[in-house]
Amino acid sequence: MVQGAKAGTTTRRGKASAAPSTPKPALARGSKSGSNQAPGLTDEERLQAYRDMLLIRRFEEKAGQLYGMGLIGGFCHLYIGQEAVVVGMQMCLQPGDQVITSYRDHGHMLATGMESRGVMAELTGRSGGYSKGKGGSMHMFSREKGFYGGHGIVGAQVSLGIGLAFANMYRDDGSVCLTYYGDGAANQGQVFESYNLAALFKLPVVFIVENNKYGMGTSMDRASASKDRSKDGAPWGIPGEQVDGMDVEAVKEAGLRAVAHCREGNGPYILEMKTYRYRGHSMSDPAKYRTREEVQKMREQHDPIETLRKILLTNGAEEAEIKKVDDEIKAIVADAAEFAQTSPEPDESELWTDILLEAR
Ligand SMILES: Cc1ncc(C[n+]2csc(CCOP(=O)(O)OP(=O)(O)O)c2C)c(N)n1
Ligand SMILES: [Mg+2]
Repeated sequence: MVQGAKAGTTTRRGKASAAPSTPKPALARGSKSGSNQAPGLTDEERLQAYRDMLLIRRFEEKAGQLYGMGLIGGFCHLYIGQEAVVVGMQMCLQPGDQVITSYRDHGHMLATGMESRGVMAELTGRSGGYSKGKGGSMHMFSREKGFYGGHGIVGAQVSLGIGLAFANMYRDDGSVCLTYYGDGAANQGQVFESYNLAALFKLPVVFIVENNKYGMGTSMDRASASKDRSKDGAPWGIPGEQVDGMDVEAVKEAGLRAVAHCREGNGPYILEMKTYRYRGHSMSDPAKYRTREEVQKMREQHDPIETLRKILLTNGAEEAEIKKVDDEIKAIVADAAEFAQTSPEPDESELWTDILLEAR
């Protein structure tokens, strides 16, 4: 399981952050240290990153199979191809940081350390799932792991993400919120409203555009006048950078810069992750918007897991060591799939629970 949060790396120093020209937030913000983690990956971290990406890959392949067998209902959006993004970013986080994303969320949940069993059983609608089988693919949460969903309305999670960042500022606890969304979502109005508020209040939020080149059925080239998403925050003075999202090491390096910027009280940061999804948008996708050759080329030449495996071997890792990881992951996913098929369906009485949460 991913252990992105590194214990003992947090130091705090109070730092007032509101610029004179901006309305003063309710509380001036303190901040955790920028980061004292090293950029790049050690051999040990590489193996961990390989393991974490492989878990997501194998989990998603299994989810695809269960869907094909009719065991998963509704929508199911696989993350295959994009694994380096969440795994690299998670390595930059500390306890208390938050993650929020769209419906393409299984990888994000696993990266935060949520259990494979609970995620898979939610996909199959079983009581052992994170939402007791009543939420499905797009509705899972774990406050313990800092995961805040899973949102089906394109772009809506971006406004919620700045809400989480506002809470961080208000609580003055130095935490950062990673807010993920797609290249298609990046055209939504509320994303730009969120940029404005985040910059105005200097909110500790990293906006992460997962640019996999396509929305539901159209390429970004055809749908967006903005061609460089890292510059979308320029009118509000939000810095940004483009990152090779197929390279976990590059993701971590950029992620550390972005997270440090936020922790130091400098406000939001945009990372445009250049990534690619191998499967269709959801499980029913005629994929008329791209060629098979394009997908094949990405798989063969830019696969984040295969690339890292080669680096591991070049750096002296033994084939047997890697095989051991492969076997471990296989077992974890087989166990999750077994659990997801044997866990009972929710009892009828559950129809009337978890409907309303009384605010205190
Ligand atoms: C407000 C809204 N409009 C349209 C849809 C239908 N829809 C679901 S996903 C999607 C495409 C989003 O593409 P992108 O943001 O690039 O994310 P990706 O699926 O590539 O990860 C659309 C149009 C929706 N769910 N919500
Ligand atoms: Mg997209």
